[in-house]
Amino acid sequence: MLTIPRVVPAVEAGRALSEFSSDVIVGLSNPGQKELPSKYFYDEVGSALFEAICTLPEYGLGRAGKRMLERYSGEIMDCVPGQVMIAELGSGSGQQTRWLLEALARRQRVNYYPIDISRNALFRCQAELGQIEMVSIVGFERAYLDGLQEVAARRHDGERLMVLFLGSTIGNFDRPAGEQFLREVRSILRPDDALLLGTDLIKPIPALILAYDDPAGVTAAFNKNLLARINRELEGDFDLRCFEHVVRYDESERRIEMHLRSTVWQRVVIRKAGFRFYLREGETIWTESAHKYSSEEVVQMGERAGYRCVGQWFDFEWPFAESLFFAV
Ligand code: AVI
Repeated sequence: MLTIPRVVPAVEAGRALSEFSSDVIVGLSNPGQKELPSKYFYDEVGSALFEAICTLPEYGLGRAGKRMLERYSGEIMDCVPGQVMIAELGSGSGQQTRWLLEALARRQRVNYYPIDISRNALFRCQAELGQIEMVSIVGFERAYLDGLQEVAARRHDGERLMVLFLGSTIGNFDRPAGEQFLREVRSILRPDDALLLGTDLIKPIPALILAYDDPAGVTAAFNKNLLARINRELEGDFDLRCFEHVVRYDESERRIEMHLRSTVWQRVVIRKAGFRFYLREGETIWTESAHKYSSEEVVQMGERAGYRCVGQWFDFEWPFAESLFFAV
């Protein structure tokens, strides 16, 4: 049974909307490069589009994560002995987690705690994983670190907490922020708690560009939905036909960047935010970064953040790594 302990009361929903509104104002007021935070991609429409992206032949990342956990979950869980409880940061639909839960459920009853700001994602996760025998699910509709604090407080004596951060979501942070995030996760853990971290690895640029600029236009729709969401929730008047989806690879930063480029000079009004701004023809709004790593870099980043790496597994079809760390 899925329990979502935190119902979002009206006051809190209002607070979320005003945080969205102020993040939009700050990002679009930047005198240099205009930006919007990628965490706002995932409303109901954006989450469905992301699921569709994960099935695209060009987006090898989605299939690599699933393939690896299908193949290596048994080995991974053998490296994490004792009684284990599992928390997942940004569970999404939970599809790839199934293999890990099943592997663990072969030796114990499993308490699985998905943490996601999207209530929808938690329900999809329940639909996907709710039938696995020996597994009970308690979802937390919270920001990652807040949710993890609450999960850690439910730990029983002698139980080891294993945190899953899969799908290369860490790549959506800048490198220093990603490392800092791992450090903050570490501060909630005890020594020998585990972290399984998925990271997309550096690969030829044309394959990366296609993965984020698929010919069917699904990623373009995902990107533009951010403006559509502002229109829906904040009464914006973005004309989506006046934007194009742009994908670049920055070699020095080793990251994909997604932008929305204005095809005309335009004025945009966002009524609920009490905000208006202008875009020049050709000017872009930067909506997402997806950093790519080398396997050694992932180990070093983990070590600097307070972990030791106890195993790494690779997909060679779409270079991708699952790295298992223990907190030191
Ligand atoms: C969620 N995250 C890991 C995806 C990525 O590849 O960075 C989001 C995404 N953006 C465009 N396609 C997929």
